[in-house]
Amino acid sequence: MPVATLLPFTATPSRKSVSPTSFRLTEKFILLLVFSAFITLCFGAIFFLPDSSKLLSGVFFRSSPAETDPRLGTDPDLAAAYGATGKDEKILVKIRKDHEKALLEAQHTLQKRPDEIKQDIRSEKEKVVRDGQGGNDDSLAEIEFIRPPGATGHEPGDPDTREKRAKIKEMMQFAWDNYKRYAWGSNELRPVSKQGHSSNLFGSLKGATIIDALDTLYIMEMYDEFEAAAEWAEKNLDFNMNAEISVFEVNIRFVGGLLSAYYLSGKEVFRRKAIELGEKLLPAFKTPTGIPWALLNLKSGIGRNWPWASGGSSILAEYGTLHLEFIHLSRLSGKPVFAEKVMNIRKVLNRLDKPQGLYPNYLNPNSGQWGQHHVSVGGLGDSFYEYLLKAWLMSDKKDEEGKKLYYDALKAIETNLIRKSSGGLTYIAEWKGGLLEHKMGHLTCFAGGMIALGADGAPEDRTGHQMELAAEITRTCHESYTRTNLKLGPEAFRFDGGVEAIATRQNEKYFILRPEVVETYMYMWRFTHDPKYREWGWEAVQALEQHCRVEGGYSGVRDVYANSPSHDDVQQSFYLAETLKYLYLLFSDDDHLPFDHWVFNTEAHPLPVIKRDVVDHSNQL
Ligand code: DMJ
Repeated sequence: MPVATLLPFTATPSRKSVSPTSFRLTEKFILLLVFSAFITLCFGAIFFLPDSSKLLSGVFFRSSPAETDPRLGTDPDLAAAYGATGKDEKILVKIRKDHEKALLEAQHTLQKRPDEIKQDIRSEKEKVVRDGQGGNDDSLAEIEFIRPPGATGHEPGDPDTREKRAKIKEMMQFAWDNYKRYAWGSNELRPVSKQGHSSNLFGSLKGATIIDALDTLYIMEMYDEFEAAAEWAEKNLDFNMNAEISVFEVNIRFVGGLLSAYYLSGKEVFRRKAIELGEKLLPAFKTPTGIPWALLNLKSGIGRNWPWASGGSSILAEYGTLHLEFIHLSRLSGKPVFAEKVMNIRKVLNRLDKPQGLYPNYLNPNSGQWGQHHVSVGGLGDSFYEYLLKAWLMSDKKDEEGKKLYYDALKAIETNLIRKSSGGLTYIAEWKGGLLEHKMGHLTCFAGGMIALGADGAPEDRTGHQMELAAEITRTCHESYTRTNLKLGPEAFRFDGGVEAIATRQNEKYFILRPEVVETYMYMWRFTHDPKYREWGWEAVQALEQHCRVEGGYSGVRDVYANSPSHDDVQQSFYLAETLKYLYLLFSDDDHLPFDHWVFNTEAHPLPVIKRDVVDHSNQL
């Protein structure tokens, strides 16, 4: 509202003629109020304008889907502030409210003494730091860096193992060199067309391969490459952009990658960037239940869920795979807010009834109720179970709740989903509202490693049983590889219609350089030292070399049952983060990243176990 229209209602006409310097106290006060209201309006307009594109498109053009999104109704202030409804009326109400609030604040401030005002400013600053919303380096306390044991390894004594390990390092060098040559700074490499590839999982964030590969470079002692990657991160890794990203993917690859790089190298830049990015992710939790959105715009802080997810639900494997990284963010920043967010997710889940003790893949973040009753230990569910177990292990076995949740969930999985085929292959089926789909995904194959990792802490009578189960699942996954022409596993394989461990649908026959099977070999090797796991790992290396290595890097293939490979032209960032790292560790000694000191996040980024004798700032465990 212009100042002129305010004046007649606020200024009291005086009969005396007065000079501008001789106003009475009331008049001074009124003028000050008017002036402060004007300033508030100007500032309001400045902050409002950058987001006015949505308002304009709502008023002058057709509404975008975001503007008509019902989830914005959950927070009218937020919706109005971002012009997301596109309605003038709401925006005016918001401006009027802000204006009235500003007037009241101005009046209040005028009545305060200068020392009181100074104290207010100080408290506000402290609050920002406490709430973890600061996002600047000033709020980061210095911490002492202590590298956990086993960050680097040594040459294996046995020449054959040494040679194989060296070969895997050469594969990493090849993958990295090609990425550097043809796609430096892009998210991923297209190894056939020799150019950069951008996945929409990361919005316009850049350098997914660089951040995902950092720790692999470090543990393989490729220090020049590590330094180049660190320099890129320092200069170019930027989160201040108008980008809609997947909270899960950015967390496991970018936050996880940065945290590991910090814990391995001690380079402060990684701690700083991890916390900065973690803070950028916090608005995703702004839902009625605190269950985060799947997608988040880093600039506006507006979140939403995948349009395909059952009735606007969040996904179990996504909101359930933040725990490890967020606990470490609290520890490294001294800000409890990260740990609080993930502990709240547990609280919400604890309150819900679980059908047959199982966790459905879909949960509505508004109502806090399950969506469709689909259960999977593969896609949409997988790493939720992994993080329950690893939360307990990473807490140096203090997080008893995580432990109980994991073993209870595993029991329900065993009862309801694990089956044996007539040919004697144990598999983990999917559950759709009580009916079993006899299909197992490549993603599900991580479960062999997870069950082996958890076998040790299982209730007494189940330790041996769980190692056996882990071994059986590993064998099934190996079979899914050997039963193909290219000796690489399909995306999903079935146990029905007369087949076992074979993909029957064309759209399930691809292989995209995924790590889960070799990940499980690595865990099984560490726990049993049965040579077959190294043999199986070496079979995978040979198949990768023969069918996935192309002139410009490594590519996925479209059909593992074809006689010769048809390449998909993507070198996934997880190939460097996970597949090659797990293969390298499979041929390394056990004291390289030993399990009693390190826990791998779901993207294979090692995070240190928080030892009982170490003071931690997360206030949680
Ligand atoms: C990785 O990004 C992670 O392992 C995730 O948990 C599931 N899928 C991919 C690799 O297949």
